[in-house]
Amino acid sequence: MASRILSRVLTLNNFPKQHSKLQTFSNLFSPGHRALSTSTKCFSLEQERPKFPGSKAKWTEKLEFVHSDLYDGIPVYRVMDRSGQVLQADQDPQLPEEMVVKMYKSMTLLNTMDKILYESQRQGRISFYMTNYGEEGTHIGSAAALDPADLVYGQYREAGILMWRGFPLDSFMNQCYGNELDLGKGRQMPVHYGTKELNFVTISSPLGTQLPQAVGAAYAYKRAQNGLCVACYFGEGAASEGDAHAAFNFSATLECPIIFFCRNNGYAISTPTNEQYRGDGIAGRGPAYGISSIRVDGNDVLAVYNVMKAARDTAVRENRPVLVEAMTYRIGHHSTSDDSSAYRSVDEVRFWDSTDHPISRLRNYMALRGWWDEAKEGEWKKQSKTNIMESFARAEKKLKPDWRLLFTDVYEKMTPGLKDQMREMEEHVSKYKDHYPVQNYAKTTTPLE
Ligand SMILES: Cc1ncc(C[n+]2csc(CCOP(=O)(O)OP(=O)(O)O)c2C)c(N)n1
Ligand SMILES: [Mg+2]
Repeated sequence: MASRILSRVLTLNNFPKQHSKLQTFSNLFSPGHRALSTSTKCFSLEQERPKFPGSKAKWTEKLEFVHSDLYDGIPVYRVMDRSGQVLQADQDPQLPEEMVVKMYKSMTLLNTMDKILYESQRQGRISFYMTNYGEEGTHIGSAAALDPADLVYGQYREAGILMWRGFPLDSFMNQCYGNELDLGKGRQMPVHYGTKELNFVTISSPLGTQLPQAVGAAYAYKRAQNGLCVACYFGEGAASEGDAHAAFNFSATLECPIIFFCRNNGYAISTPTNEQYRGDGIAGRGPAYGISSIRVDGNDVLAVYNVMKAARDTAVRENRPVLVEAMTYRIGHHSTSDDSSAYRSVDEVRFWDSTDHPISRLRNYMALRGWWDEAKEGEWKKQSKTNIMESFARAEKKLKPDWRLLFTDVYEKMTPGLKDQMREMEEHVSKYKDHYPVQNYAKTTTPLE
């Protein structure tokens, strides 16, 4: 009894207090030698762990630095090999045929849309584009494991998530054309999609801004107890921003239901990963923040699915952040403003395109089960290309949004200053209308406020 009380006191109080309490309790309860020796034992055990409030560590008398090459690195989880064979049967998520075919169709539709929009930029029909080549597995595997109501914050190379959630081809095209049907009213550069209906927050160009914002949203979800989580996507390059640190630390300390999904595609524009960091990638940082972390083969869509499913479970059930680092490769140029042949070899790109592509791996998996063949492939290719070309033509024909919409939505109601600016611009445009292609712009009939 006395020793039980003693050890409780020892765990509840800090050292100097324990010391004095120890003596008091031994005087009160000690039946002699036995009690005293137990209390002495507790006392020395307690001495073994430091009491600093900032760590959970033990004492050591060995002068030793912790080196970054202490271990081999976090392993890369996979389900399939390159030929689509499942390596360990119990890791196959056994998704129904219909779902796997939908995954494949989303990945290939994205790939075909990328080809057409990339070419259209080259022809001067849209101003800018970013392809998703080689990263389709990270998008579709992760999106398929989320609840459609989970909130997604993207960086800019995650169009596949929208594809999976059913964002219509027309909406992609309208955004890239910045026409009058664009949900963003033509205010953003191409690929800066956003849709409230599909719970996808509008992309913003400055790197890393989405990370702390996503944590804030996850904290709000926790308070609302809505059983949902937030998925925040970013590139390994963006993880070098200070915002990433702030986000990781806030999410861990505030215990938020968020999945940080890093696409490690080997480059931040022209900077390869070996110049970006010295540690074990991005997943290696997680444990230091107190975040459960995992690394996955991003070109294995089933592995990404399994990891995201498990991450979502942890985030939602335990209100905890999870960090997923999906290893993949950016096969395309960074954007239409980049020529990657200036900083990487054609052979390197060819390897990923021909040997380790997420689309061919999933096709092999489906073919092994008799779910896909050449005839189906040919038919789907033709049909998807036609759908994209038709949608593309529709978007191109549309007018640009009313230019006066530049002034709206900055504030809930237009300020007097903004109203003045809009009026001045109206006067200017009407005075010099011969110099502006005003006929290409829609005219809003509803009053602007
Ligand atoms: C704050 C900020 N700094 C720099 C840039 C310019 N920039 C745009 S994309 C990019 C590289 C990002 O690389 P990564 O996060 O790995 O994404 P990836 O393009 O590889 O998908 C840079 C430096 C920016 N948009 N914002
Ligand atoms: Mg990158």
